[in-house]
Amino acid sequence: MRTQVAIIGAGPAGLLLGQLLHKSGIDAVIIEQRSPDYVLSRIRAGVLEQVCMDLLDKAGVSARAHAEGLPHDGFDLLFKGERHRIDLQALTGGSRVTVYGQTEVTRDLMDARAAAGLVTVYDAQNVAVHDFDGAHPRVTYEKDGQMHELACDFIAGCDGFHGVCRASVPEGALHTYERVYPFGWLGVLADVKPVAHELIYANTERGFALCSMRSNTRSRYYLQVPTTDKLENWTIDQFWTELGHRLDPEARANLETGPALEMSIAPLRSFVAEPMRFGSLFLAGDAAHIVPPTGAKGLNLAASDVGYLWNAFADFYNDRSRAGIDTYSDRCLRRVWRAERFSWWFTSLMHRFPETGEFGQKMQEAELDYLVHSRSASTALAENYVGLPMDFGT
Ligand code: RFL
Ligand code: PHB
Repeated sequence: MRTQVAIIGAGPAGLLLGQLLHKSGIDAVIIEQRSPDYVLSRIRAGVLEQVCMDLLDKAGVSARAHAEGLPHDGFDLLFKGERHRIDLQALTGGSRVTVYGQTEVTRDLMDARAAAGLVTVYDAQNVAVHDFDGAHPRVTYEKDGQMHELACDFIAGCDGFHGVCRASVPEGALHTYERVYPFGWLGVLADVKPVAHELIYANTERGFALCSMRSNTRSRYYLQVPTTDKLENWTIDQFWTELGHRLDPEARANLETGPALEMSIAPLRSFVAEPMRFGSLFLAGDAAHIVPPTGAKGLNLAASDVGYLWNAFADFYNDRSRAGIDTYSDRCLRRVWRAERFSWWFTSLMHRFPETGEFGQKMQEAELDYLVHSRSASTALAENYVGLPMDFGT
């Protein structure tokens, strides 16, 4: 088999790239190690930046996100028992975010790909990338006990943090930066009415909590838990009780409880691999970088990487220009590092750190007090939260 771009991974990054390339008349095959149902069962992101919505528009897959997604013009910061609204629209001159689940984005992309008759190989085993430092890159994989080979011009490594692409880069060619946080997020998805119309990010002495949603009848809640906590140590009733402790009286009164549709623990990590290109191999999304979810940036960064990569490939095939290819890594990394900084800062501000004790808590409360009462500080938070543009000035 031969294609122009071999895409490894059918998560949001791989599927979005496939759809954008299709719109530009560029041929791509996606190789995914899991089944479609497994990919759809991963409950992850919920907040889309305008930059991400614009790319979904360009890929022609945004109809349901516009119809069913919830536009949010602000969110609340809760600390010292009180909520303070960050008015995203007023502070940014009209920007907002859209609350729409990653599962739904993935489903829309899968449906569009199937409708266009494009090839995705699911359940591929032993996926390997070869010769990306030379003129004839190729991908091999096993499917139903048979080995297959896919020859291509370029390989897009969209295979997430544990994928094979970054791991295939020769040692020494990659510099990685990492911070692992001493806590994780225990998440619950439940068919209960959200406690409020907008998201609530809570800093409390018992630890961080986040009230998010997927619709007006489906809530997504998170609690900061120590990394040593095991899922089996938590019952859903304990979850609701602890969430109630971390909310203000009004939100607590509005808290509806019910069975969990999904419950999981995610560790928190900041990670960047540089550079993001090696010859004909391009890393995009979680394959190259991880942010802690506090800033809601992971999926959005994956989308902006894909936007740069799509432009690079379109320039190459349409105009025989290598400019986008040569600048891909630098352009991505500039936006990546800004989002890394924001996510690290917001995580540090909102979570309880075991080593900083009461003094650390006081410092966070003082910073939050400043943040919600200073227009310039609130503006800095708001413009990062809604997402930086893809082309920022020098
Ligand atoms: P994915 O989604 O991990 O997809 C990678 C795909 O590659 C496949 N794969 C392979 N395929 C072939 N061969 C191999 N050897 C392979 N190895 C792996 C995998 O099966 C998978 O299908 O990466 P991608 O596409 O880069 O997308 C990144 C996002 O999924 C991620 O950044 C976000 O979910 C992060 N995130 C959030 N991002 C946001 O923008 N806003 C949010 O509100 C938000 N909330 C979150 C989050 C992540 C969370 N967790 C669980 C870490 C909340 C949570 C709790
Ligand atoms: C979510 O709805 O899953 C979500 C929302 C905001 C975040 C992280 C996750 O910052």
